Amino acid sequence: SKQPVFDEVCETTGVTLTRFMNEVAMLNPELRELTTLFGAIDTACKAMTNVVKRSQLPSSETLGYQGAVNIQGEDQKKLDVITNDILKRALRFTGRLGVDLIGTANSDNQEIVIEEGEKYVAVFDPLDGSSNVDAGIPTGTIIGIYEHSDNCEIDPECIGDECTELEAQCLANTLQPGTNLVAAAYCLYSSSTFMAITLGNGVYMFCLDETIGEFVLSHANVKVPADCNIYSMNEANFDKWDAPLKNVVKGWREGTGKSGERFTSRYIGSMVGDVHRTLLYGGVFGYPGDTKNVNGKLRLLYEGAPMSFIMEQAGGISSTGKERVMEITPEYVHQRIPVVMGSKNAVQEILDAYAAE
Ligand code: AHM
Repeated sequence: SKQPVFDEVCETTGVTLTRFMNEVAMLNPELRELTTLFGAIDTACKAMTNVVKRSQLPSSETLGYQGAVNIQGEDQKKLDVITNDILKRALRFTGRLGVDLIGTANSDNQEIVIEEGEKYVAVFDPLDGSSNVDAGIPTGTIIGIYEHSDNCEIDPECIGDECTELEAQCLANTLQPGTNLVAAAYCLYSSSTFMAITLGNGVYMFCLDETIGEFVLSHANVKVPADCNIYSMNEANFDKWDAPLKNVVKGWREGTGKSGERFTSRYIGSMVGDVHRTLLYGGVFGYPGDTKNVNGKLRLLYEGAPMSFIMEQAGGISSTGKERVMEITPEYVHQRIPVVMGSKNAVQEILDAYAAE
């Protein structure tokens, strides 16, 4: 699809996300509905910032377990449910979504909401890394927005069970490769709350100024450094990784890799935090496949693809080691995918090692 046009306002740090989106809508009238969606995301991320921040207070209603058990039999944390609801309600009220498909990595509940006036479909992980919240470690929200396929004929009158077949049909239409994404965003809840977005024309980062309650542009057109000396993977799995990956990482540790640099390691265990740092400082973030989990841990549809879109829009690479993550069509909602993403030259070193295998 064609790239949106931006102007000086969009490159000026200090403008609010609201103003940024108004400007984008003015310059690109065909994206008006998309910018409205971002108004909803803006509000939802502020609400989620609050909920996450307050979640550990002894008086907090979000502390502990809800008692509900998800489809995979795990206890579902209240925070997952709450953030899921916040995002879902915020997006629904825009009336812009044909289908909103909720994939919570922890809870794996899957809902489909059918509404009139459809144009876009949103996939999201409302609170990625939620197992970290109890320890005050950063978490994030990941969102991908696709255009709704015309083949998905939705009967706005149908409710619940009556829709089953249509739902199945719409679901199939929702499973699109990342190359079809029209927008992606993440929100990082950490020492600052950040929102990074792409509309297919670079990556723009906003930082939440809580005193005025607005996301303010802090980094325009972010580019991930091409070279780096940081890698970010769960090293406890090292022995189970593929040989090409092991060899490259070994070279980085010893300073005998392509760049000759001795790398250091940084791993939060929260994808949004690890990718955010990678974008700003350079590095390679990965959750590779291993002998036990051949496809790693991350979900293609609502983690791998949107984050890969952002990484590529910042000039980085995102791959399974063998193919571009963006080009893979998910076969089912919770499908996992091995991922290595980040600084171009370092990720390329991994791709070369796999190619030479
Ligand atoms: P979650 O859905 O349980 O939150 O898992 C997703 C998270 C990612 O944010 C992170 O990259 C990864 O799991 C860390 O996994 P591990 O603890 O195996 O290193």
